Order: sequence, then structure tokens, then C-alpha cells
Amino acid sequence: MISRLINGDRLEYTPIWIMRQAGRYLPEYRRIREKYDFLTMCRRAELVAEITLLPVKILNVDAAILFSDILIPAQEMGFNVNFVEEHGPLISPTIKRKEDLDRIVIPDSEAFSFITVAVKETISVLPPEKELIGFSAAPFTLLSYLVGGNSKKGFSELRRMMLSERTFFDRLMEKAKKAILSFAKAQAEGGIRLFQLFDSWVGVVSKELFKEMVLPTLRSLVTQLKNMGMHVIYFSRNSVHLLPEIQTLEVDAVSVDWLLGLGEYDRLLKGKFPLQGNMDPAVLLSDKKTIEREAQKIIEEGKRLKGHIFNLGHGILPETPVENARFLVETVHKLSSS
Ligand code: 1CP
Repeated sequence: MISRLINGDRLEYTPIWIMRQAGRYLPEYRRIREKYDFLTMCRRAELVAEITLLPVKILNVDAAILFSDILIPAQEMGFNVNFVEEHGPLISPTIKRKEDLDRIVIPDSEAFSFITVAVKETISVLPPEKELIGFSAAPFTLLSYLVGGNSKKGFSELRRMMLSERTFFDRLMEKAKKAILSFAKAQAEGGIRLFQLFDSWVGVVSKELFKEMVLPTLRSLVTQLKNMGMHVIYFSRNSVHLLPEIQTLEVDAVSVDWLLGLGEYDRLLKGKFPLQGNMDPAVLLSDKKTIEREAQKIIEEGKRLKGHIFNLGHGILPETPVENARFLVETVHKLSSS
């Protein structure tokens, strides 16, 4: 459905999927997680397929997103990746100086053959009308983990590099881009045709540095992803200041957060793209009346866009009641088809 929308078709209703829809708010997910380590889950095709399908069955979303993580490439690049309960991911050893560049492995797509197998397995059990979305981090967001160990510590260190060690930063971006392309190629080979680039942390960069040192790599990455036969959705947040530059990317859709209305985002992006978003995840912690009211506003704004894919502005919160997520999907289908 989403690919049809990107191709310009008018749809019978607004398609919806939810970022992080296969995660910790689902008791079914938590039950599987009790038995396995997170990275094992990401590598076992039958578990990937089972978890990817959970929100399709439970919520009736219109698309599935592959169960995996943006940090899977970090493992194949030679880093230790640990998911510590409550603390999120931890990467070691981090990148500190130029000499560390040499130990970064650039994996080829064969290193991710387990992803190709998992994608094929998932597509084979997914109802044919539900599309499977693939994804990776964008280079800056991947580097924020490789440099900082976790995202937050990486931000100031990355900006320091951008300001005072530009060649080092450029080489890191290039290596991250190549690893991301191999991860993406493994997904394309499994049958992925719609791909979301998560640039969750790029909003910490100034417009000037984004334009000079992030955008060129992104542009080349997007071109190469499209050459693999995939449509590309670009996600960033807290990044209103970057929209004049993001608007120059040749992506197929832009995913936006909830800080502005969809109409305002559309104006800043010059009406060029279908937009994805943009409900505040906190709405799903409220009550049905509030969910309905907020969904209605977003659907109305969405009707005036080139195209609209309903989603949250960022990932669903782990404390979200499943019933509220299910109600949102039903409400979006109902209100947008009438
Ligand atoms: O302990 C657990 O059970 C692991 C929780 C978990 C899950 C379910 C992590 C750890 N990752 C995932 C899956 C995941 N991550 C998906 C799968 C499909 C789906 O959406 O349902 C996707 C698309 C991601 C993407 C991801 N991982 C992003 C980009 C989106 C965003 O939220 O901005 C980021 C930044 C990550 C890193 C990561 N992995 C896991 C956590 C808890 C985090 C965020 C930690 C941080 O704040 O740095």
C-alpha cells in the first residue's frame, strides 16, 4: 500500500504502521525476549519472522517493519554490541582517534546473509497485501553509537570531530555509509522494496555542518539505495532547522515528528514529498477520546498532502497499552475512509 501511495495512487484509506511496533510494549514480544538474548533474536530467521508479524496480527497495521536493529552493522564492523536491560545498547571499544579507523571492518553484504534469509522467511509468511519495510541507521546516527558507546555521549564528540578533524570525520562517514549499504543490499536481496533510513540523532548538528558534512554522504547513500530498487523514507526528528537541506534529498517520503503540524512541515519541505507521521507517542498513553481527536486532526491535515502515511513522530513508548495502539489503527482506518 505504501509503495502504491509513493507511486501516486489514491488509496481507499490512509495506511498506518507504527515505529517500533514490534517492541517491548507487546506482552507476546516480552515472552519471547525472556527466552533469548536480543542479538540472537535478530539473527534467527524464524524468530525475526514471528516477531515481525506480531503487530500485523495484533494491531492490523498496513505494513510490517523487519525485526532487527540499527546496530546490527556495528557488530559486523568489529564492535562489541551489548543490549543491557534498561540502559539500551552499549558499544565497545569506541572510536577515539584516527588510528582507530584501521580497525573498522567494512562488511560486504554476505556478512549479513542471515538478514537476507530472515527477510525471505518473513515475506513468505506475511499476508501479501502487507508490505515489509527494511531499514538501517543513516551514517551520522550510526556513528553517534560507534563514537560514544551509546548515542548521547557521541554527540559532542562527533561535533568536535566535525569542527576540528574534518578528514577523520569524513572517513568515518564514508565507512559507515559502506557498511550501511551492505546491510541494505542484504535486505534488498531478500526482497525489500521499501526502506527507512533512521537519522534519529542528526538534529544535534547545526544547519551549516549538516549541509557541508552530512548531506553529501546522505545524498550518495540515497542514490545507491534507490539503485538497489528500493523506495526510501528519510526519518529525522528535532530537526526543523535542517528541513531546507533535507528538502534537497531525492527521497520518496519524509517522516516527521510532532513538533509542528503536517501542513507546516509540508510548507517547509515545499510540498515535494508524501509525509509520514506525526502523532506524539504520548497520545497513546491517554484515553480513546483523546486518541480519536488527535488522529482526526492528523488525518485532515494529511488529506492536503501529496501523500500521507500515518505513523507516530517517534517510536511507540514501552509503557503504551496495546489496546490503545489497536484502537489507533482501527480509528485511522475508519476516519480516513469516510
Ligand atoms: O531489550 C530489548 O528487548 C530490545 C529492545 C529493542 C527493540 C525491540 C531494541 C534495542 N531495538 C529493537 C528493535 C528495533 N530497533 C526496530 C525493529 C522493528 C520495529 O520498529 O518494530 C527498529 C526499527 C529499531 C530502530 C532503532 N534502534 C533506532 C531508530 C529508531 C529510533 O527509535 O530513533 C535506534 C536509535 C535504535 C537503537 C536502539 N536499539 C535498542 C534500543 C533500546 C535503542 C535506542 C537506545 C538509545 O536511546 O540510544
